[in-house]
This record gives sequence, C-alpha cells and structure tokens, in this order.
Amino acid sequence: MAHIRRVSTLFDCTDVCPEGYDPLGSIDPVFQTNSWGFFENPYYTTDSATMDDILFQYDITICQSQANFGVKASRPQAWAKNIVAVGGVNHRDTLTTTDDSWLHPDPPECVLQLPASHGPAEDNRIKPDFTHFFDEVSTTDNGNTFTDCFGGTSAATPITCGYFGLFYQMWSAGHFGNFVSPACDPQIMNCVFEHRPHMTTAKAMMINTSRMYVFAGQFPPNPDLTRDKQGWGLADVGKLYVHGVGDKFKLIIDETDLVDAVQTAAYLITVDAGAYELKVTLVYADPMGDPKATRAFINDLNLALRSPSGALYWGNTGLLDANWSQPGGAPNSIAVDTVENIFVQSPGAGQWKVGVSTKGINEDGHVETPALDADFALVVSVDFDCNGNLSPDSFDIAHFPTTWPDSNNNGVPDACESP
Ligand SMILES: [Ca+2]
Ligand SMILES: [Ca+2]
Ligand SMILES: [Ca+2]
Ligand SMILES: [Ca+2]
Repeated sequence: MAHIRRVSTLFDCTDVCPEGYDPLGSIDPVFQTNSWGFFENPYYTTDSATMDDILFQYDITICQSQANFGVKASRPQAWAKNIVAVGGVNHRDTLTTTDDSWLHPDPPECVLQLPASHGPAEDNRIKPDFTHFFDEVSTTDNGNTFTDCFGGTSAATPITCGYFGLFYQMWSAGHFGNFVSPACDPQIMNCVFEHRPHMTTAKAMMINTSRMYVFAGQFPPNPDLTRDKQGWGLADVGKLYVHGVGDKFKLIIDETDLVDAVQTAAYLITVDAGAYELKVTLVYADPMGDPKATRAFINDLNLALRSPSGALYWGNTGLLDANWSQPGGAPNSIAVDTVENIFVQSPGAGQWKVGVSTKGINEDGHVETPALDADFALVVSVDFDCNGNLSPDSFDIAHFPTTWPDSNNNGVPDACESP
C-alpha cells in the first residue's frame, strides 16, 4: 500500500506522479516507463531526490532512460536510487550477443551520433541498472507507420520495462511459488495489481536472472561494456521463467523482514554438489537523498555471504571487474549502492549463510512501524550447468529450446535427466 510520508517541496506529486497512477484504483499500474526526463547532468539533483521520494511513497516500478550523450550526462531521474535506470548497447543487427558493443563500431545507419550515457553516479553508485538495445530497433512510428530505425535509451528503456511487465504477470500467476489469492477473479479485478510484489522485489528478481555481458575489467584500454555501461546487463525473462518452473529460487524476501542497528537478518541456503552458480541480490528502497550531500544514500544496508568453509563475501565486491564475486574486501560502504549482488561461480555443496545488516538507521525505511528500521528485497537462486557449456541450465533451456529441450518442464534439459 502506498505509504504517504511527505511530498517534495520542489514539486507537488501531482506534477510528476507516475502517469496513470490513480488513487481510486481504476487503473492501478504496476510499472511506468519514461524515455523522457529533465536536463541531463552527472549529479544527484533535486529532481533525482523527488523521483526517489515518489518511488519510496508509491512503490511502483519506474524505468528511466539514461540518455544518449556517451558520457555521464544523464537524466537526473536516472540517478535516483529507487528507479530502474536503463543504458544502451548496440546489437549491431545480429542475433549473437558476442559482437554487441556499447561503442559505435558500425557506419552510422540507424546509430545515434553518440553512445548511451553511462554511470557511475557521482557517489560511485553503479548505474545504469540494466542495458538494452540502442540501435536498429523495429517498432511502430508516428501515425499508422513502421520504422526499423528507432534507437537510443528511449528504445532500451521501454524494452526493459516491458520485460518487467512480463515478470509481474508471472508473479501474479504464482509462478515463483509466491502466494497469490485464489479469490482474485481476473474478470472483475486487476489481479496483477492486487498480487504485485514490492518494486524492490521486482527489481531484485530481474537483476538476479539478468544476462550479463562478459567484459575485460574496469580499467582502460577496455572501456566497452564495463559495469558502468551495462549495469547488470540485459533483462532475461526466459531465464527468469525457467527459474520459476525449475524451482531455482531458494529464497524470495518481499520486504517482510526488518533490520536495524542491532537486528540482522540471516538465512541458510543449502547448495547441492555440482552447482554452477549461486546468485544473491539485495535491493532496498531508500528515502530521498539530499542533493547537497556528497552521497545520495540515507540508510546503508549491507549484504554478506559466508561459504560452508568460512569464506566471506560482501555485496558487489569484485563485480566492477567481472561477473563473478570475489571473497574478502569490505562492506559496500564506499559507494553505498541500494542494489548489492554476490554471484558465486561453482559455489560448492553445503550450507551457505546470507546476511543483511546495517550499522544504523538514519531515517525510517519501513514506515509501517514507528521504530527506526528498514525492510528490503532479497532474492537467492541456484542453477546448474549440466552440459558443461559454461551457461546455466535455465539459460540453455530458455534460449536454445531445440538443442536443449526440457520436456518434463523441471528446469533440467532432457539430455541431463537421469535415465
Ligand atoms: Ca549482436
Ligand atoms: Ca519503521
Ligand atoms: Ca549449460
Ligand atoms: Ca527436464
């Protein structure tokens, strides 16, 4: 439920509220996509803070285009902590993703003058959150016409948010083992809205199952597809769907647990022998930041993971350099991202312990209770790579269903089922 906390002094919410948001409940959207925004700059401005306030209060997914300037100049809304910011990548009109590039390696047919704007935010938070196609996008055009030359983050953003829409439909069908009310009648009610999870959970589910581009470290001379260009990659609802049928989500916390200065949330995850990947995603909604502050965060929640042998991982450690986490390091307290991931390759069998903690709450992140505390979305998934091609079973089934069919619909390719 929308928890009204305050309205920005700069803009009354009626100016900039999610389009279509209707407190009377006749429309009840679960997401909005914005390929527009205010003047591009590299800073967390009052517009960024206003958007954070809107999202904190109304708890709706909003996707925001980063912009098309090839530098950090971006829509201020894209720097908001609680938004889904979308950058751009050129697919180069080929099906394979191995030639995809943030840079512009092609002649300028259907390619904008500059590449997509990128992150990180001024306080080093990872942005954008996702990327998607920037060039040669086929779509409807003004009037009753068609174009095969649409592009920019104005294309990447609605593509990404459309995938969020599919996620919400899957959730409403109880696809992830989540509870949905059998009393909801789609003939008379908007069950997708009635059943919707928190926006943080939607973002966490999509990031946890995204398709990330391999990249060559964060430092020059390899600037292409770094984390600050691709974010957490391409939304992949194919993998997301198979994760649901294969019961590969081991934990989904939809803002039901709380942390504060003394209380930590901890969960045991059993990983079977031979697993290919263990992926842990934390997303929390943070109250609007202060544009004058050097960092946008208000509360600092930290994600940790302890292996059965005692190795300790912290959120986002190692993920600026590659798509797999590294143990060691320190809590994510320099950049203070509100999205923290730990992705472990070949995690090893046993009990893994996931922890969410904070050293203190600066402003109430869970306004349903008077105490100073914070809630969060937490998603944990485990997948295998039974055919040894360095891609998880869910991905193979979703993207190569002819080669890797899954006839009994259990998330394991036929070729790997025990006889
Ligand atoms: Ca391609
Ligand atoms: Ca509270
Ligand atoms: Ca595989
Ligand atoms: Ca199967």
